[in-house]
Amino acid sequence: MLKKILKEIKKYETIVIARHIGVDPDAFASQVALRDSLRLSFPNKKVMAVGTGSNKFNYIGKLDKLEMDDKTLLIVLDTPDIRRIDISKDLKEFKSIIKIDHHPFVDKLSDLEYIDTKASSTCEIIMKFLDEVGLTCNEEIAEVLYMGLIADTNRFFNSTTPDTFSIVSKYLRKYKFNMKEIYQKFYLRDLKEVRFEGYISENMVVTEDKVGYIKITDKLLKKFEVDAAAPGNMVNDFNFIDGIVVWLTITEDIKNEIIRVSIRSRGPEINKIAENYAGGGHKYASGARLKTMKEADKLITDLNKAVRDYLDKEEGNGN
Ligand SMILES: [Mn+2]
Repeated sequence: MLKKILKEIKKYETIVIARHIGVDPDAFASQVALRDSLRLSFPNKKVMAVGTGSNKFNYIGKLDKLEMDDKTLLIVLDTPDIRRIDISKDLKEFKSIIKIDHHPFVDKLSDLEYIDTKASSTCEIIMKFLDEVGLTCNEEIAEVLYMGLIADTNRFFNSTTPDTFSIVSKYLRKYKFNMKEIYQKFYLRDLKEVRFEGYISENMVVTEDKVGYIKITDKLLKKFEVDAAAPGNMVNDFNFIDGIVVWLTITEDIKNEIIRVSIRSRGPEINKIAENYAGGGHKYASGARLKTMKEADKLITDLNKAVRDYLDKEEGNGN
């Protein structure tokens, strides 16, 4: 399939690379790295990485303005569902579409879909892709891919497999990028955000069913001078808390007129529940978008039930 994908790429002079809304480092890094590799491999092609950016991830790279002609190829990365593709054009306007993803399958986009749910990240797949089909890579591209991978795996913790280490090891040997610098970019934190995280720790509500949640209003975001993406970016910092099995941040996003939700679980699978709330994602890490806080209460009720059922079953199994 990867060879087929390369063959399709070779056919087009104009290539647009997109990914999901609510940009994160894996989605962003994979599109920037693939773009830069294609530009170096095929200097005559026009290759763009598009979507809504975020200042937070400036260290990864820059996005491009979408310009297309009547023979443009679209490559969608890290996005299983059509409605979450961050693109301002109708998909029908593209001559051909390729999908590369590591999320469980949701919508069929094209006949050229490479989905590997065992891959730790889309960046890991792109590493494998460049390596296997012989596309150009260099130290900068390797560094960007590494950044996306360590972000999605939470520094080689989530979904990391022997294959992850193999490909990373190969890249490290070949491109010799500076890991220490990369980690510094990742670990350096804004004092405002640290204070805000303190607020979340102190005010998180925990239900009888071991669901931890926090509702964050626009007013509160303004008070701490953080943006609406901040709580979702912090959700992983609440892993491994005894007494909490599922946890979520519920954040008012006035600018986009939605309520953003990030959910994590170390018990029941939650992506199916998130799908009922205009969201989805991985089994244990999902997002949702709500219209009202009332909907948030319904979601919490659903998650309470999911944890209850999960723990009952565990007990039944004698675990
Ligand atoms: Mn990803």
